[in-house]
Amino acid sequence: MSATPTGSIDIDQPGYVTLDRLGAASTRFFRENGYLVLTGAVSGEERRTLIDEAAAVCRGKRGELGGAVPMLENADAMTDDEVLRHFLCIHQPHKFSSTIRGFLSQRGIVEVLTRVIGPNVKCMQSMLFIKAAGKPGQAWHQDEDYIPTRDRSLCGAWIAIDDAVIRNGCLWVIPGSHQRGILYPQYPHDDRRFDCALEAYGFPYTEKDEVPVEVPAGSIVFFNGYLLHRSLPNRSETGYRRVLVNHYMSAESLLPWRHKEGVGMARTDFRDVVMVAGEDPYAYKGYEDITRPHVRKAGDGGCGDGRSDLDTFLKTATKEQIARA
Ligand SMILES: O=C(O)CCC(=O)C(=O)O
Repeated sequence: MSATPTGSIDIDQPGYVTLDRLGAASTRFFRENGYLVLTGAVSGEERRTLIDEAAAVCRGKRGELGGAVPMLENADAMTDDEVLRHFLCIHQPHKFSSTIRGFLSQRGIVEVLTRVIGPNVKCMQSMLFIKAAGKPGQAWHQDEDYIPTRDRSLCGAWIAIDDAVIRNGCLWVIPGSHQRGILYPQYPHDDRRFDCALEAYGFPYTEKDEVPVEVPAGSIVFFNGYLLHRSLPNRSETGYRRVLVNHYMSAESLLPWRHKEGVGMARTDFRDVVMVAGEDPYAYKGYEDITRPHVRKAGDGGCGDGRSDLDTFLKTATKEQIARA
């Protein structure tokens, strides 16, 4: 057990390991269950750096934020708390924050990824979740639905800046759900517990199969891109459940993430990537600067297009699809 500001968390359970005890058993746990928790991986000082950087990013001090939520015009007159509560999640902060870019190759992350992915690893995405008290979670999904690798190597590294427990909206996973390598269908849910991202349905598991991944601040949760996972709302009275989550894959795989004019799907390769370990066999192609930092829609004021997607789904789906959803 670990006593933390938000209660006690069982860090002596299977799948939880410290850097000095990482070994074949950890890799085996990850392969079988689709996730692994590295505890004590990020120091208090590193977390404070991330907390300050999150505030600077939200204040617009690192540059323009595009996306669904307008930037704050009077952030200088607001407290950190007022500024942070404005955002649920910022995508690609590493594109304008050298501090966050530094965390892409954090020691514990590289140690685990080179065991579970292989020696050559690249990163294509970062996301900074602020998730203040009262903010929604994200419905069931599989990350490969969004970021398609060609060798199923996608892996998230979810750095807990604060304790993450059931009450403030930790991750929930369905252990082993990655193994069959199936991508389940998704639909635009209308469930206000979750943000506007689509929800997976039609999988052969129930809520009895899910487990909460409660972790003390400074832990990193690694999870496979086919693993079904979700998070529930932050039901605390105050505070945040801040997380920096980065996504990685083997450098050997092409990444058909964005369509490119004139390039067939088989050759499509998203090159806005950062190498974090080993060698890039496609370095001869060079690197590109494609994505910009942007804010994800939280759904506080409704999901706009997401709701019309729901209407379209209801109009076009078969009765069986609707029943399964
Ligand atoms: O942290 C969360 O609330 C959701 C994160 C997640 O599902 C992901 O990174 O894929």
